[in-house]
Amino acid sequence: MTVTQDVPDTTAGPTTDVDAVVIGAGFSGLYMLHRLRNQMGLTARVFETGGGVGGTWYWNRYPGARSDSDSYIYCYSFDEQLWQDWEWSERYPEQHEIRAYLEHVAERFDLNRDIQFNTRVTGASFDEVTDAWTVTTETGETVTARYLIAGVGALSVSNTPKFAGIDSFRGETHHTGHWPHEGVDFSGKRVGVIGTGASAVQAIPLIAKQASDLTVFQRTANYILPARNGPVDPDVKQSRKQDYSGIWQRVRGSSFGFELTALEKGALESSDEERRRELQARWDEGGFGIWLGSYVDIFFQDEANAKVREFLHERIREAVQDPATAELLTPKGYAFGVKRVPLDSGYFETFNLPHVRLVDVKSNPVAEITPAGVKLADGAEYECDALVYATGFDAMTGPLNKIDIRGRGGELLREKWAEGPRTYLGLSSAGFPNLFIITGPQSPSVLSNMPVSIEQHVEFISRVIGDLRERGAQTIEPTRAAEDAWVVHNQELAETTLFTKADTWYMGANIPGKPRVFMPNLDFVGPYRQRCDEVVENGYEGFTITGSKHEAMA
Ligand code: N01
Repeated sequence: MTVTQDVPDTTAGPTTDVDAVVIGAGFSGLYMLHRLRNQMGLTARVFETGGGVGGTWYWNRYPGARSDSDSYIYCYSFDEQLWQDWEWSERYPEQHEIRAYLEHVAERFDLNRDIQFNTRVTGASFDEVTDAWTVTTETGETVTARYLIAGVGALSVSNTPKFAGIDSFRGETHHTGHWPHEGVDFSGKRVGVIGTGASAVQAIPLIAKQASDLTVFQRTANYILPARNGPVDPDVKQSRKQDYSGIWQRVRGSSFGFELTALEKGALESSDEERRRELQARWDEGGFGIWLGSYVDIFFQDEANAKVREFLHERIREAVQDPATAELLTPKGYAFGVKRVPLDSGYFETFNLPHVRLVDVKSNPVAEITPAGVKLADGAEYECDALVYATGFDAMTGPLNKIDIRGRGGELLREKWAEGPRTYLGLSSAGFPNLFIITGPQSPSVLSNMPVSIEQHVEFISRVIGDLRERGAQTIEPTRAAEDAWVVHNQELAETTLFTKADTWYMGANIPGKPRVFMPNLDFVGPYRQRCDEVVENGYEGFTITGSKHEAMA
């Protein structure tokens, strides 16, 4: 760490409107506010675009929207009583239940009074004279703060492809990431769904129940695992309630933020029979077991990966009656697990229904949206009364790049990131003092159970801010050298895996013109947490702190 004292210490002075501005009132923003205000005694203002708390869960209200993480760990752990008191109704929490939970958290910790809803942050700029951020909202309101904390989520800027004629469609149009709050009734309607990612996989079986006719436009078939949702056995619930410390200790030290442990043997070291037994057990159990809790070599060796793919291909052929449709639903050309694996409840079986058809838009892409529906490159036209874009998000960098964030010398973050994100620890970026990013690119983030990574970042940021104030210091930011090394480290880690070989949103490949860079960090949740702690314990290795009154502490 470098400490400089060229800036007057005004930490205690009335230089800013609030100590911290937090952007977003999802899992990240709520906990951040609780820490800053209720536990550290700081002043904070949260700006939230939505009309209520929830972040991604405020907007993603499409049919079937629920977390793919088990309820008992898709929540906060920071307050044991909160965790003990809250009862989830099913194995995976549904959107409305997650929203109810977050509303409960906001009330329980009296958070709403410092959250300004229906307010989009459009800009933030760092003033090098006062060492303060000025945050600007859509309405032109400005607020100054010492610390700026982005809890903007990794998947909050929706992506709608720029199809020719898109505005000409006569029927109703919806995006899964911006679903109407009053819901949508598809009864008796001819519906087209474009996209077959995790959102579509959850929505399609339910839309099919209402629609009179459903056409699914698929560009890339997905490897999909069964969710096996339902009520949790009361005995299991009870034993979990008695194991609060054990569960969270395991989860925090794990690879992906779940209670999943990889097998010691690789897929290639196991006999066919052994492998089938292990995979079948995880298939029957449901959830991410085959993906994040089976053979580690599947992420590194295509041959090992192929063994799991074989098993999954068989499951598709079993579930889908029409061989041509089964073939189309069978993923090809990329490894299992390098694209986010959706969990399903009856997805494949939906294609056995007489009013549901699957259309391949890889070989025959969407050419235009017409007033009547979707026209493909070969001229075939599918008439629809409603179109659903399940076409995903400008992930990870999108939400930050949407805001004009200017650091030292007026440098614009999105310009700095033009060739891909540049961070230190996925938490901070050189030249942007006192900016903290919760679950940003180059941290485990979307490759983990999000609340676990969110809590780790919020606690890390709180610790840093607490230390800064203790030292009477003004700013903290990473050195360019530490950042460069982190960027290289992330790329090198990713290059050892099969993740970089596929066109996925992890790689920015879903957005035309976006740089092809693998965005999440692959150190894994436990080791990454340890690395962050070591950085602090080693005197903020890789950071520069200015204005410290206590240089000796460095
Ligand atoms: O978005 P996606 P999503 N023409 O990007 C297709 C999280 N999530 O909203 O694969 C035709 O996965 C695109 O095709 P391709 C989760 O992390 C979490 O479903 O790019 N098709 C793809 O099929 C998830 O990964 C939960 O070839 C086009 C689809 O649209 C992330 O959100 C639940 C196209 C987009 O799929 C995003 O999921 C749901 C075009 N021009 C989601 N452009 C939880 O469990 C795109 N597509 C918490």
